[in-house]
Parts: sequence; C-alpha cells; structure tokens
Amino acid sequence: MPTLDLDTLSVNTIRTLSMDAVQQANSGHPGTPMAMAPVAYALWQRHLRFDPNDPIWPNRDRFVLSAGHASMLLYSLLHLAGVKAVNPKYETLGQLSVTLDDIKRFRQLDSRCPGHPEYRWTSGVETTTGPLGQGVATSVGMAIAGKWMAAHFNRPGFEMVGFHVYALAGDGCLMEGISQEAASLAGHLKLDNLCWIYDNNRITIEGPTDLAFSDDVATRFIGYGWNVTRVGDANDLAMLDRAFETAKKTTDRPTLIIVDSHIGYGSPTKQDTHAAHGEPLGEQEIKLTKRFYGWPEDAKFLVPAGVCEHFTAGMGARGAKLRGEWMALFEAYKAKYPEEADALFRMQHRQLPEGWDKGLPAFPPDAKGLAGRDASAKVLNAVAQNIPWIIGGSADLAPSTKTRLTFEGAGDFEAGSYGGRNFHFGIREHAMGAILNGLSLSKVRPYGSGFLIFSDYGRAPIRLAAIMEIPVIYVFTHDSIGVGEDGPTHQPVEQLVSLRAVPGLITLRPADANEVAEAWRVILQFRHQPACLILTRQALPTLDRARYASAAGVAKGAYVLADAPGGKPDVLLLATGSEVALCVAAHEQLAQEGVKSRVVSMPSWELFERQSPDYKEAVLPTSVRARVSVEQGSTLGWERYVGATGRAIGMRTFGASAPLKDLQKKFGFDPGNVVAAAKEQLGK
Ligand SMILES: Cc1ncc(C[n+]2csc(CCOP(=O)(O)OP(=O)(O)O)c2C)c(N)n1
Ligand SMILES: [Mg+2]
Repeated sequence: MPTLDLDTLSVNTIRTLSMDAVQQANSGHPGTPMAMAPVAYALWQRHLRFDPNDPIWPNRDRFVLSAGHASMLLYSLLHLAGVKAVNPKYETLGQLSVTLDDIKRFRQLDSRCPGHPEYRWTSGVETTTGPLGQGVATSVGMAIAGKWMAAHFNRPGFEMVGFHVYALAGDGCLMEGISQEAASLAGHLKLDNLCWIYDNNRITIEGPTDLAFSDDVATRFIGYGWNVTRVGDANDLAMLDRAFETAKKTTDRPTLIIVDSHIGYGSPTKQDTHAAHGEPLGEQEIKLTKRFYGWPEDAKFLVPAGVCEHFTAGMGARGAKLRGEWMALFEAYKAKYPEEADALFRMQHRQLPEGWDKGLPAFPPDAKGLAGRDASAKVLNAVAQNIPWIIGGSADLAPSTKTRLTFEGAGDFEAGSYGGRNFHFGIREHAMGAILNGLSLSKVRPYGSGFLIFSDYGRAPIRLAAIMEIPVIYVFTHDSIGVGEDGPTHQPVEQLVSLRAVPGLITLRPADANEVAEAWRVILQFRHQPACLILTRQALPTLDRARYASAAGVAKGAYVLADAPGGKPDVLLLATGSEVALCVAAHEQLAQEGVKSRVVSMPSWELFERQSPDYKEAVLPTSVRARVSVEQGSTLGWERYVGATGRAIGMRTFGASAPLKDLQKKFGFDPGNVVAAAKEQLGK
C-alpha cells in the first residue's frame, strides 16, 4: 500500500481510477482528470458545501463539469465521496450513485458512468457538457437562480438560499462563443456566487492551442467585469485553497480562476500532448505513470483504505453539518413563513401551487381576433401571478414576443435587484438557452422567448433540455412567412419541423387565442419535458367554440375541430396555427358545395403521437384517404399524416419580402387553394 499523505493518496486515487476506467473502456479522456484531480479535490474536500447523503439539498453548492469529456474525474469524485442515488421522485436512496462496478463499466450500456452524463442519469451530476461551452453557460443560469431565490425566499435570520456555483472549463469551453455571451452577462449581473475554473493546459484535440487561440483570457474576463486570479500549478493545493477563498470572499463580481496545468500529468510520454486528451494511455504507459505517482503498478481500480473515509471526514462531515443546520432552519422557516416554505418545497418537487390556473383567460369569438403572441401575453400574465416562481424574458425581443410580465411587482432582474421576474438576456440566444437550462436545473420555472427563426442560434441548449428532461419553456413568435416584409431571413421555414425532430421536445402551434390558453395549460403541467410554444405575429380569428369543438382538445395534440354531418367526412383538412382558420373557411365553402370535409387542428404532433390508437383512428380515420395538410412551414414530415397520396400545402422554398396578403397569395395559403386541393383529392 502506498505511503502517501491522505491528500496525495486521494488525488492519485482519482487519477488512477480515471486512467483505469478509460483503459478498460478503451475509450474516453484520461488526461484532464489526471491534471485536474487536485483542483477538483481541493474544491470538493475543502470548500464545496455538498452533503453526499442528500445530493439534492436545495442550498448545496453546485459543481458543473463543463469540460464534460473529463467525466471520469466527476465519477471518481462521486464514488469516493460516497454520493447517494436519488430516484425520479426526488427521494434519496441508500445506495451509491456511482459504484466501483459502474466505474469499471465506464461508457458501457446502462452504466451510471456514460461518456457524458449531462443531468438526470447519474445522481450528483448537476450537469456536464457534451457540446463544449454549455456547462459554463448553464452555470450562469444556476447562479442567477441562486440570486433570484435568495431575493425571493430569504428573510432576516433565514438565509434559505445562498449557494455558490463552480464550473470547470477547458480551452474548448472558453473558445466557444456561448461562454463569451454567458460571461458577458454574468459580469453585467455581478454574479458573485459564480466561479469558473479555467484549465489552462493549452492543449485541445488537434494539438497546442496556439494553432487557433491566442486570446489573453485574463484581460478578456477583466473586461467582462470579472475578478480574475491565477494558480500557476494545478498541483499546489495551498494555492488552490487561496484562490477558492478569494472567490468566496469576492462580493461584487464573478471570479475566474486560471489554473495552469499539465494534461496527462505524470505520464512519461504523453503529458502536455494532445495524445493524453482522448484516448487510453496504454497498459505500459499506465504502469509508468503509476510508478511516478508512487502507486502499485499492477493494481487496477484501487481505492486504498482510508480514502473514502477521508472524504467522509472532510466534505461529508462539512456537508452533513450544513445540511442539518439548514433543515433545522427550514423547520423554523416553515412555522414563520408557511407560504414561502410551501413554495420552496413545491418548486423543488416541480409541483404547481394550488389554483395555479385560476383566472386563465377565455376568449370570446372574434372574427378579427388577436395575434398568438398577444393572447399568450394575457395568459402568461395571468398564470405568472398564480405561480410566483415563473421567471423569464427574452433575447432583447420582449416588446415583439410580448413575454413581459406587466403586473405590479413583477420587476426586472438586474444586478442589485435580484428579485425581479423579467429577465433581459441581451442579444444572446445561445447563452439564453443554456441559462434557461441552469434555471430549470435549479428548479425555478423559466421561459425564454425570441423569434422562431432565431431558435437556430439556440438549438444546442434546446436539445440538451430534451436530453436532460427538464421543463424549460420557449415562446417563439413570428412563426412563419406571416412575418411579411422582413423577408426570408426572418421567415422560418424549416425551424418547426426541425424542432419536431428533437426527441422528447414538445412543440405546440396553437390556432387561436383559446388554443393558446390551452397550450399554456398543457405546458405548465410538464415536469420533465421542454416545450416550444410557436406563436404568430399577426392576428388570428378567435373561433366560435359553440359552433366548433372546444379548445381543450389541444391537450391531445390534435382534435376534430369542425366536422362533416354525422362525423362522416370524405376529405380531411389538417392544419396547425394560423392555417387552421384557413381550413375552417375552406371547410365552410366545401360544405356549401356539398363536399363533406373535416378540419383537424393539430397543434402538437408529439402529444398526438402519445394518444391511444383508438383516439388517433377516431381523429384520422384510416378509411379517409383524401387528405390535405396546410402549414406555413416546410412540408417535410406531413406525409406521415396525409399519406403517400395526400397533398401537403406548405413551403418548399424560402419566403419573400412583401406584405402578408401578397405572400399568402403567392405561396397558396388561401381558402380557394385549399378547396381546390380537397376537390382534387376527391377526384372532382
Ligand atoms: C461544441 C463542441 N465542439 C467540439 C467538440 C469535440 N471536442 C471534445 S473535447 C474537444 C477539445 C477540448 O479541448 P479542451 O477544452 O482544451 O479540453 P482538454 O483536452 O484540455 O481537456 C473537442 C474539440 C465538443 N465536444 N463540443
Ligand atoms: Mg485544453
């Protein structure tokens, strides 16, 4: 057994577990766990306020591994610290989140140690990064959530929320634009509860960073308004300690700790080279490296006696004490501030308050109608008053997306006024998405808005919200060529179908104001799904629900809105959003001509696909093969519903810059064209 002091022994256990796991998997990234082991160790063992027995304790410090490829670093820590598993009901289980067996099965099917865990699959993982830069940007959302929750819940003598957020980033994270957007906003907001650790190893996949990167990172961050400090040697635990102390003591800005490190530290031929980044070291190299560490050369997956106990005595004892004090304080808080305590509890469990949907507006029939975005503004402002932890904003487009909370006391979230509920993400769609993820991971209920076309700028975090199964809400307006004069750069064509292609993401494109209200009702009840509400800029007639079916059908994703006599149609007209009213007009015209049609409003393909076969058959009877779909977007995918012989009216090119009326005519979105297509389907 090695005769090393407990600090070194622990650090080297992290290193060797990581090397062994990558070697056994014959895949993975050993170099950065080897280099960053002392950094993570110093943070976890001496600073992080985290109780391994309750990894979801609300006031825990967060550690985000933004250099997510170094996931073995985190798995080693979770194992050695004895972090416990939590089930989907947020109940803490007795067993370890990551067992030694999981580590031995790194990157294998069903192991708790996949290549990149993100959030959800492995307890104790706050979030990591597959796509570089996401983690650090998400950490900004977590820090914002900490500030908002502190402003919302803390009372004199009751500091219920006051956690710090630490994120470990590599060169890749800092090169990505998203980290620069997020750092800029974090500096602006003076998020002093945020600390990024930059692994300055000057190596990426292709080789040394000077191939493509010569930023002065320190100066850049000083320019963003950050506090910047440096640790010249990643192995210097005392220096690391001092840096973390500085970060904790800094009260008016976020902190960046630049740590100079050696990727693959200790590996005789691979240290400081890109060969240590993304492939196993090799058996022989591992032996030599272990010899350098003073480790038994042939031991594999060795956890020396005393290491786990050392973590338990350090981070474990500190975390248990802090959590215990917090729990006691929460009992007193519950007695003194029962409403706030109830809210805090519900948030943590992703529950809604009683009466959350009271005052949800109902809209009377109106031929002139109102825009989807305007209806949404009314609905959002009603429910946000019932659900105090709905917070959000826009990437500088709130006056257009109509997502501002306008009721008294809603306020703006800014440096120094952290209780506001209206966020200004600035023109930073990509960072906005990651920040929304961070907010959601911290259990507030966030929404973000923008033009549908700019969803492209934030696709990666949208996709991650779906992977992580977190209920982020997007409000995307200006949803089609209906945007008009702004022209093709602003007119989404392929965006809706591409969002529909994201597994687990729910899209809803409501047809009128009442469908907007129902869409919000559906979305707010999601606990594990992100949703995109897709809304028009232009007014839509509010349908007469006494004459047509109730908008409650939205919950099923698609429903029969207007039908042929006796429910026996000869042709189906399928549409979403602004094209539903068009189909209703065509339906009326067809009825006058004696053609029996059915209009199906299909706001959400994803929700419809979840319905029973019977329901689906009742809405779209197999026997009716004459079918027309109408949607102001790419026709891709509509063949699923209209079949090989049906007709999809939609966009096959980009749009054009012109008044809406002219565009509708040019691209065939008028009742006459729908009527003609229906008749053609019937061979008339
Ligand atoms: C957005 C994105 N682009 C590319 C990759 C592929 N990739 C994974 S790690 C890596 C290099 C990262 O270098 P660095 O952050 O310095 O990590 P180190 O090798 O130093 O650990 C790249 C390009 C990725 N994961 N995400
Ligand atoms: Mg690097």
